[in-house]
Amino acid sequence: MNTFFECGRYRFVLDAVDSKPLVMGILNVTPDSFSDGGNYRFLDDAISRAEQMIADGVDIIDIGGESTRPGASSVSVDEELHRVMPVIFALRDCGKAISIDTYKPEVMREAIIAGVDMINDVRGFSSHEARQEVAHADVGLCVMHMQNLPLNMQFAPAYDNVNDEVTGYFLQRLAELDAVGVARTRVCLDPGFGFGKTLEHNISMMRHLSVFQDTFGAPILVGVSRKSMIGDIVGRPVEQRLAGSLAAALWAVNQGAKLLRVHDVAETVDAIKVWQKILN
Ligand code: PT1
Repeated sequence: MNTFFECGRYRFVLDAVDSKPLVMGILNVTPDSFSDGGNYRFLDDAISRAEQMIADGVDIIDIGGESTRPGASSVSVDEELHRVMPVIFALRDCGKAISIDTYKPEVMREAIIAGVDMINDVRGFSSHEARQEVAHADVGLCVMHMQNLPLNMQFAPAYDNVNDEVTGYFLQRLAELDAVGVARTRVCLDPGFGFGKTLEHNISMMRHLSVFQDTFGAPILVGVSRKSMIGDIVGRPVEQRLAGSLAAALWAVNQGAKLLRVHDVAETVDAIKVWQKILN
């Protein structure tokens, strides 16, 4: 297990008795974002939302300018830069680690120049161009697994064995990152809940989390907040999935997951505090 997750200007301790799972707060700057209804499109709103997350105990703020929810289509490099760069500049020195949720090498480059601490790539740095952008930059990386692309990924997800396939994918990405000189301490891994997976696939990955966490020498990040896998279980629309999301989040940290990507920072931080008090 890593002792640290090296995330730009931050070095998070992961396996001390008193280390707590890290909370990554979602800051969408997309007009079509799946559950915030595009409310944070504008700079002032984005900054207010970030300030609230900081007050609520967030560790990493994940800024995203292109929705990757099922059915979402892509935006141009220019449009994505137009959405995210003002937010990155405004939050760069907010005292919390800043992550950019992008798979576009051009956006990675500008975000790194602007001083972000982490790149969260739903395509897992599978392109040579993306790896070249991050190879020698002082940023943490999130390598996520996705089958197909957001536009078509939920059409007919299929695997021989989803956990074996995700494992093979992680090993391949880690080898490629290793080959360009990325230290394992800079990387976290994300099975990609809802990204080309049926409910059954998602549940299978949930049950496999402790193995994922013990296999790669890199921390596991879990993003299930408000997703349809929660809605499928509880039968509720996206704005009523908080309790279900917290249940899944606590399962994940109890299986050893080190990072949680969430909308509801205050509630998640409270849930972790209670879980940790009982644990220790
Ligand atoms: C995630 C994630 C992400 N999720 C990482 N980045 C989204 N590292 C964006 C649904 O089923 O889990 N990990 N960036 C949002 N994507 C989705 C996918 C949103 C599925 C909703 C669903 O409802």
